[in-house]
Amino acid sequence: MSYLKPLFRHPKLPKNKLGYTLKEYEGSLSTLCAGCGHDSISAAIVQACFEMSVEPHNVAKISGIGCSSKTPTYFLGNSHGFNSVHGRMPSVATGASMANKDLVYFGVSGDGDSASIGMGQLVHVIRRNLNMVYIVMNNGCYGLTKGQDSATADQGSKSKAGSINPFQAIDLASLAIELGASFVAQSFSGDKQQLVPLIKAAMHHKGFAFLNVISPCVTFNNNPGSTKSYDYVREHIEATSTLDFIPEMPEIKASYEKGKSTKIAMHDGSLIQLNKLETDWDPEDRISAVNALQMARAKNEILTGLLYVNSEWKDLHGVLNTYHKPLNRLKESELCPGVENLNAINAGFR
Ligand SMILES: Cc1ncc(C[n+]2csc(CCOP(=O)(O)OP(=O)(O)O)c2C)c(N)n1
Ligand code: SF4
Ligand SMILES: [Mg+2]
Repeated sequence: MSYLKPLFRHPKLPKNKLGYTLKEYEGSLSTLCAGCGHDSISAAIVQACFEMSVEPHNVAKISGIGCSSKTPTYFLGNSHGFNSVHGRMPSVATGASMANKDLVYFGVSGDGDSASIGMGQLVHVIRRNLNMVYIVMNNGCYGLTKGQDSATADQGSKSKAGSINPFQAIDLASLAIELGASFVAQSFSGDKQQLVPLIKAAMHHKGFAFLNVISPCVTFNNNPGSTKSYDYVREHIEATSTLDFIPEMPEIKASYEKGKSTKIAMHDGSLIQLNKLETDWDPEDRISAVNALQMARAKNEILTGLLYVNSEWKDLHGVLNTYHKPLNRLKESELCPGVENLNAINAGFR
């Protein structure tokens, strides 16, 4: 059957700390259109998880509906997965995280899934600072239902059929910063060099990590006049910084020109090393990040890189002060307070 991948592995394939090859992080063969940006993002997730030596069974992938939301089938085939309902991925992820806070959560969504039907869910998962990596594979259209303009399609952008989008676009990265997302990044599916370290940093961030990734739809939105086509994005991309992710603080060998580099410590001691291209922009200052996005927009540029990060804010479990052990691992002895305590609680209600 053509959708099954051969199980053969070359004996000399590189292995990570766990002794796994890249193959252990792949999924089924993709059924997306050849050249779809979403497949490149899946490949970046596979690469990031391989390089981070993540145990696949410690990862949960949750998605909504759309071509983008199909992709969890094509990566991390040995992880937990739940393909939910259109726009409802955040509430499923919230429930799963409440039951087991020890997994790495990948939420995968599309611009239709997140910016229209799922907008209500997106804004609340941001303000709750759920500890997850939320990836929007943003192609400016509803790919799965044949390319209608989505709410992220730019005003004036031309569809394949020739119509001009009359409405303003929702800028998801600005929205996420405004609503208090504690990690906001933007990238392009065709820039694996930037995307892989961003995904790694997002996985280590304890809180809501939002990644808006421009991901051209080759079938319905790659025409001249579209602002989400490969050609347009390549011509209008502007990076804030180049980025290295350094897990658990080994010696830092790289050195950068004074005033152009920033190190950001994460809660677990990992570091993000940024080589800033924009000297007057500070990724730990929300206003500075919003200004940088607005200025890029005014110049019709797509700003990519790590835009904003705050490692101080508590994630949802921290705010709720939940028990240190995941709830799904509690035994009866830990869950049942005992007759005496129950009687005392009941007496308190009389
Ligand atoms: C409740 C509901 N409404 C509408 C649909 C039809 N539908 C399926 S996918 C989709 C849009 C997908 O667009 P997007 O999230 O941008 O994903 P893409 O296919 O572009 O990756 C729509 C409207 C649906 N499946 N369920
Ligand atoms: S229709 Fe567009 S988004 Fe869907 S798989 Fe094809 S290229 Fe990708
Ligand atoms: Mg889309």
